[in-house]
Amino acid sequence: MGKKEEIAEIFYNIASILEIQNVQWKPAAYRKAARSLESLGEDIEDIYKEKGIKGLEEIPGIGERLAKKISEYIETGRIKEWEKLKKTLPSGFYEILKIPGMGVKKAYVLYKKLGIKNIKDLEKAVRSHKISKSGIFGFKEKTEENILQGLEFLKKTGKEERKLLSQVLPLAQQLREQILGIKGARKADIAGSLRRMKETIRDVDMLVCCEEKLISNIARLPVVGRVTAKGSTRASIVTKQGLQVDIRVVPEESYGSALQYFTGSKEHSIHLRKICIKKGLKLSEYGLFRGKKRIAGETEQEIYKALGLQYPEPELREDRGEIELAMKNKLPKILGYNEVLGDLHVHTNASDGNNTLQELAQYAKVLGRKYLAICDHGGEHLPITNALSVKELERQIKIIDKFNSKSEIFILKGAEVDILANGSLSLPDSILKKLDIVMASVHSGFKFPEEKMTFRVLKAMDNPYISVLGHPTGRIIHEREPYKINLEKIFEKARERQIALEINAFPNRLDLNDTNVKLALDHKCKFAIGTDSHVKEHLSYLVYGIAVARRGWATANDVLNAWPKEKLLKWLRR
Ligand code: DGT
Ligand code: CA
Ligand code: ZN
Repeated sequence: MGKKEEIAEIFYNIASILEIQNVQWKPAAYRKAARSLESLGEDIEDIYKEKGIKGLEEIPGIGERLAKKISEYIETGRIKEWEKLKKTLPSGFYEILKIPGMGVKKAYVLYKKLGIKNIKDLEKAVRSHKISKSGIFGFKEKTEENILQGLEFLKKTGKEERKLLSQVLPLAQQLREQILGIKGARKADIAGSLRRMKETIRDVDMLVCCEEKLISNIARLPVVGRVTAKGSTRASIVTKQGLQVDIRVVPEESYGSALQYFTGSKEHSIHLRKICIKKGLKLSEYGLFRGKKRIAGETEQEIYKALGLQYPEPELREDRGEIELAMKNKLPKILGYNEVLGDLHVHTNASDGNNTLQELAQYAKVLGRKYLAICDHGGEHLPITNALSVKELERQIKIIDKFNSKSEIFILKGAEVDILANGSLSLPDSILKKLDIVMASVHSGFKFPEEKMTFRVLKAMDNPYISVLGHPTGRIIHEREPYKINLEKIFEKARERQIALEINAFPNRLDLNDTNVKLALDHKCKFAIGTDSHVKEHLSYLVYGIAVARRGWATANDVLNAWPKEKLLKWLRR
């Protein structure tokens, strides 16, 4: 955990305590600040060193008061207010809050009424049904089941330690740049699961073409925190942020074969080896050989060519049928990273986002986006904070029309409506029909049995104004399993009703995921990539959604936001 994550965690905890104390407004402000810190691109200590408190105040959601608290933490390693507040509850209480689905109020009741002070107490209480037998209002056997599931999830993810793609990619790219900055380093490339853009990453594999002795210079780079192993051609390091990296020095003539080997996947390579055997060839990290003679090895392209295969993009190399197609020269031309023109899922501060529409539009323009769909939460009486009412949405529609009349970047008028328990929507058709794009999502009742969940979503998809089904499985990586739903039926319906499926690009959602995208493609579905931004910096998450689309074999034609604005609007307005 870096400094900004540490501070974010403290802010979340302060918010929890203040919420228990029924303090108004402040909990929301602390949470907003915490979220902003988590999505901060730069290092918080660097900001403070360069620009002082004023620099901290420039971070969205951070005012004078919170900036002072951050500087206090950087200077002294503690925040006095937190030191005082945290004593009001047992230390294990904050661990309990990490259980998925465990709210502050619930945890507090368990502590006050049943004396549950930590995770161990909680597990014991659940297993002996102490909670359901207690007679406390709202605590039933179902509650115990849910807690148990949450506990198991927490244990499992605690052990796995796979990092999110978004936590790894920027750091690995930074390391690569630093390596290339060393005099004599000719090439450096990311390999492994990171090159294949998998949703989670265990460790980074990096190849470098340089003289062997330079391995020592690499091990001394500023990002390196610890060197865990070092030989003449390889080093294992841990960066200052705790990222594991395996670095290998590889000679020019076998650079391509090493890149191919260490990119994997293992399954893809095993399948390739079978093809080699049939052709009397041998493929290894050192090259492609016929007998003792190396017939290819300098580039990946020449290796695949020598095997009679079309070149597969790294995202395709999972042995999911890509080799068979490559043999026939029939690989799909998957969506390019620079082919996506806009973002189809953005929240403003009108609902639960941090930034104004103007701030988001401006930042999107800087990132080169041509259009942007504002999809704030809409509906009355929703559990989500600040969902827009019909009136508020009408006001937003006017604001966007006015904005579009004098702006280069185009904003689509949208909303993210809730699919309620019975399959109806949280906003009436009378307002939905005034929007360019309506996304419908499930935000409650995640534990419905499959049949009920499927029925509910299918029913919602009958609404004539829905254009996108938002995060179709509801999973959150390391936090929440996908809900039970018959995706085949959903995909069928999506095609029939011409509803696009979202590829939610938020790094811990990635929903649909790669394999489900591929499945949906078999059903001839279309996709909408959206970042689900709640802070303007989130807009850059688009790349992770594109990666999922590529790993699921989608082409530009399959993805709505790879289309020019006019074509997109025409499709949406049918
Ligand atoms: P990760 O680190 O779990 O996120 O996934 P990878 O794919 O990066 O796996 P890793 O780091 O264990 O190995 C990097 C690459 O090295 C892997 O993608 C393919 C190659 N590799 C590793 N072990 C084997 C193996 O036993 N056979 C073959 N053919 N390749 C292997
Ligand atoms: Ca790896
Ligand atoms: Zn949502």
